[in-house]
Amino acid sequence: MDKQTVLVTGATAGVGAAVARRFAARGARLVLVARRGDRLDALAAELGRDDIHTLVADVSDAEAFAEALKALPAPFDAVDVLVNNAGIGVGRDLAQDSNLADWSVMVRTNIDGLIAGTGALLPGMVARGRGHVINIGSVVGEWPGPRNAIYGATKAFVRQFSLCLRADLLGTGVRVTDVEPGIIGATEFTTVRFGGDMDQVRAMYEGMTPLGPDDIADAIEWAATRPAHVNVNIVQIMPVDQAFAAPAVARRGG
Ligand code: NDP
Ligand code: 8X3
Repeated sequence: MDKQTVLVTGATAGVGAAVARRFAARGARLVLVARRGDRLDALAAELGRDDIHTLVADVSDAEAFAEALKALPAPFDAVDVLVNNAGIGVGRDLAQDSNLADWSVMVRTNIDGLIAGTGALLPGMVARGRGHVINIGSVVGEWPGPRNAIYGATKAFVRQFSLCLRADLLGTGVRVTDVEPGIIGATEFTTVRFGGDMDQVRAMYEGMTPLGPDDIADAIEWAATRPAHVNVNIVQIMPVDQAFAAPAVARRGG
């Protein structure tokens, strides 16, 4: 097959940067997307290739992001693998103590941004008869729990959107995968989520071994490199030190 073009959102940190490194090592042409242009430039320089296009974009501005993708120059416009990785969690409060502004950032980034990227690039994939949309969900999209009402709901959206896309794309040759990580360390996600409160970040990882960003990049690369007739629907990965909790019970009175 010709050289593949892989577009990764959220390439300036964590999972996205690890995905960029893995596909660069495979010789793919890359489109790297995030808001911090200096970090994109640094990654492109590190990868040391002349077939990388960087796109400074805020995916939560869905219309502008979609327009920017439609204006990608050739040959970067013919995206074979779209990794919808950019995502954010804001706050870890109970829903009743949260605020609409934080909720809105998660919805606009994790849902609006993800569907904008997909909608912009899907028609080209269908026209070419090949392509792969890889969405990054989360275990909390399946497993409910406290302090995740909006973030978890955005990731439940990612799962159902991915599965319904598959139904629509049946017969087109275009593949869709939802990769659902559990707790990952060594990314900026938890630091962003706790507003830079490093005591809370340390408490999150204390006494357990989280996944690393490359564990998820590995799964993404694996899904993307199956034979063309194979569609990996969902990959759910947790650290060994994470599992599910039993339904909670409030015991009232004496
Ligand atoms: P990081 O915070 O390390 O990286 C997030 C990336 O997304 C950064 O490159 C950031 O770049 C980019 N980004 C955030 N908001 C926007 C935006 N509005 N527009 C463009 N780019 C944006 O997170 P992870 O690598 O840990 O997370 C990657 C994905 O994995 C996310 O979808 C997350 O929800 C999911 N996930 C993470 C888990 C974890 O424990 N870390 C667990 C399960 C799922 P920049 O700031 O330069 O724009
Ligand atoms: C994030 C998972 O457990 O940090 O997708 O909320 S968790």
